[in-house]
Amino acid sequence: MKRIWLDLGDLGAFAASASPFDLWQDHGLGLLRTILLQRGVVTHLCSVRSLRGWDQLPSLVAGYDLLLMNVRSYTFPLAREAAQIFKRANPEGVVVTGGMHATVALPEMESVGAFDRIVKGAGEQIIVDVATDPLAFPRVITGASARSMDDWPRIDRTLWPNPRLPGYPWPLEPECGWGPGPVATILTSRVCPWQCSFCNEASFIANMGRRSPEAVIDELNEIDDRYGPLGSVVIHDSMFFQQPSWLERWLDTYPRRAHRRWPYWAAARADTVRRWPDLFEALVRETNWSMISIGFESGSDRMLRVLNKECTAADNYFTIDLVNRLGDEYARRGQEPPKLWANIMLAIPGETREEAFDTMRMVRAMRYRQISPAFYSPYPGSALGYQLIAEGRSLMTEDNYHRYPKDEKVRGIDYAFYRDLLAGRYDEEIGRRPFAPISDRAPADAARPAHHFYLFDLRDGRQKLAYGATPEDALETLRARLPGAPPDVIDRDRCRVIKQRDLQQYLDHLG
Ligand code: B12
Ligand code: SF4
Repeated sequence: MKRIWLDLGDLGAFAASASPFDLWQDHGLGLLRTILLQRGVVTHLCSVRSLRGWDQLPSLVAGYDLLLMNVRSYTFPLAREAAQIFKRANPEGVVVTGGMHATVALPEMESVGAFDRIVKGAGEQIIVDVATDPLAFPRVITGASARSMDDWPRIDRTLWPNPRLPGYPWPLEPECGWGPGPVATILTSRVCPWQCSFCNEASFIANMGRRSPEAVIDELNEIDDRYGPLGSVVIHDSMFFQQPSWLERWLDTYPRRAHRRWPYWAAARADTVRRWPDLFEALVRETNWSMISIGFESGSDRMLRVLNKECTAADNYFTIDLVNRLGDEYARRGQEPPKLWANIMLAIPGETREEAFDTMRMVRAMRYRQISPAFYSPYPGSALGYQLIAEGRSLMTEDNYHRYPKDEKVRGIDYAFYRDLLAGRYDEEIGRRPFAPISDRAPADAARPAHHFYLFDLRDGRQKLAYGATPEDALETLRARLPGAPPDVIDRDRCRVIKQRDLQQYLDHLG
C-alpha cells in the first residue's frame, strides 16, 4: 500500500516569506510518522505549505492508496479540499483523518464524504493498525492515549517536511523573535488542567503523565549534537508552569544537565505565579526562562469571570510587577531582561468600553513585553464556544477558525470600536483609567474556592451552561455576559454540576 501524509498549514507558507509561526512543525505528524516508521510502515510526505496553488496537489498525490492528515479546527478547510482532490486523483484511494477537530467537531468532519475514516482522540495506539488496514475499521474510531508521554518515542525530526527555504535550519526551526535561532520546539506536558471557558482543552485532550525533565533535556542535548548548535527552545506546552514538584526537578536538572542553559519560551498563569512566586523567580533566573507567556486576557475582574479564568486583575498586576522588577534588575546589570509574551483578549461578550480600556491600561504597566492580542473566539471544544454556538451568536464558520483580531467572531459586538481601540484612537481614555491598587498586590497563598460547571434548566426546555464557585456565582457570570437579557432559569437551586471532561455529552440541549 502506498501511503502519503499531507502536512497542513497555510498554502504557500513554505514558498514565500510567512510569519515564523506558520513555519513551525507539527508534533502530531512528527510523532505519528515516527511511530509508523519504527513499526515498518512507510509513509511519504507532502506539505500544503509548499504549494503555490491547489492545482499542484493532484500530481503529487496521484498513485497513492492512502492519505493521512492531522486536522485541527484551523486546518479543517484545507483538509476538506485536499481530501476531495486526493479522491479525484485516486478514486479507489482511502482518506484517514485524525486530530483535534475530529474530537471537538465530529459532525463537521462526518459531513465530508471524502473522509473515509475519522479517528477521534489520541492516535499513538491506533495509527499503525489504521494505516495498515483502514477498511477494517468503522468510519468513526476512538483512539486511546499512552499512559505517559515518556511512552512516546522521540520524534525523528527528519520526518518533518523540509521547507527548503533559504535560512530555514531544518530539521530545526527558525527563530521568531523569542530567542536566538535555530530553535527546537518541544513538549513536556500534554494538557492544561484548568478550565478557562474559551479553551477547556482538558475536555478534549486526554490527561497523561508528563515527560520527565531528564528525558526532555536528553532530547535537547541530542538535537544539539545532531543538528545544532541550538540557539533557543520553545516549550509548546499549553501550561508549562504547573506541578511544582516537576518544576523543582526542572530547576535542579536543567542548569546541570543541558549542554547549555538555552533560553526558552514557556507558558504560565498569573494566579500560580502569585501563589508560587519564589519558584517562578528561581526558574526565570536559574533556567534562563527568558520569554514568559501569560494568558492575562483582561484587566477586568468581570471579564475574567466570563472567561472562567480563575485569575483576578490583581493576580495579573502581581505578575507584571514581578517581571518588571526582574527586568529592571537584568537591565541594570546590562543583561537581556526576561520578557512577557502577553496574551490579551478583547471583544469578550458582555465587555464594556471601560473594561476594554482597563485591559489596555494593564498592558501599559508591562515594561518588558511582546503583546499577542486576540478577539474572543467561540471555538468548538470550549464551554463558552459551545454555549454561544447554541445561542446562535457565533460568527465563526468552519472555513474560518482563528482568533486573530481582524474578523468578527460573535454577533452583537461592536468590532469597529475594537479596531479603533487597537489603532490607538482611545489612547487618552486609556491613560485616564487607574492601575489596579498596589495594596492588592501581595502574594496569594490562600486556596480559592474551586469553580464548577453548572447546567441550569430554562423555561423553554433547553439548558444554559454557566460556571462559578456556587450556582449563584455561576448566574452572576451569566449576568456579566448577558447584561440586558438575564436567562430565564426555572429554579436557580436545581441545577446540575457537570465535569469539564463530560462537556461534550451535554451539547444537544444547550440553548
Ligand atoms: C503547538 C501548537 C500550535 C502551533 C502549531 C504548529 C504546527 N505546525 O503544528 C502554533 C503556535 C502555530 C499554533 C497556532 C494556533 N493554534 Co495551536 N496549539 C498548539 C498546541 C499547544 C500543541 C499542539 C501539539 O503539538 N500537540 C501535540 C500533538 C502530539 O498532538 P496532536 O497534534 O493533537 O496529535 C495527536 C492527536 O490529535 C492524534 N492525531 C493527530 N493527527 C492524526 C492523524 C491520524 C490519522 C490519527 C489516527 C490521529 C491523529 O494523534 C496525536 C497523538 O495523540 C495545542 C494545545 C495542545 N495541548 O495540544 C494548541 C491548539 C492545537 N491550538 C489551538 C489554536 C486555537 C491555535 C490558533 C488558532 C490560535 C490563534 N492564534 O488564533 C493558531 C492557528 C494558527 C493558524 N495557522 O491558523 C487550539 C486548537 C483548537 C481546535 N479546536 O483545533 C489548541 C488545542 C489550543 C487550545 N487549547 O485552544 N498552535
Ligand atoms: S487558556 Fe491556558 S490556562 Fe486556561 S485552560 Fe487553556 S491552556 Fe489552561
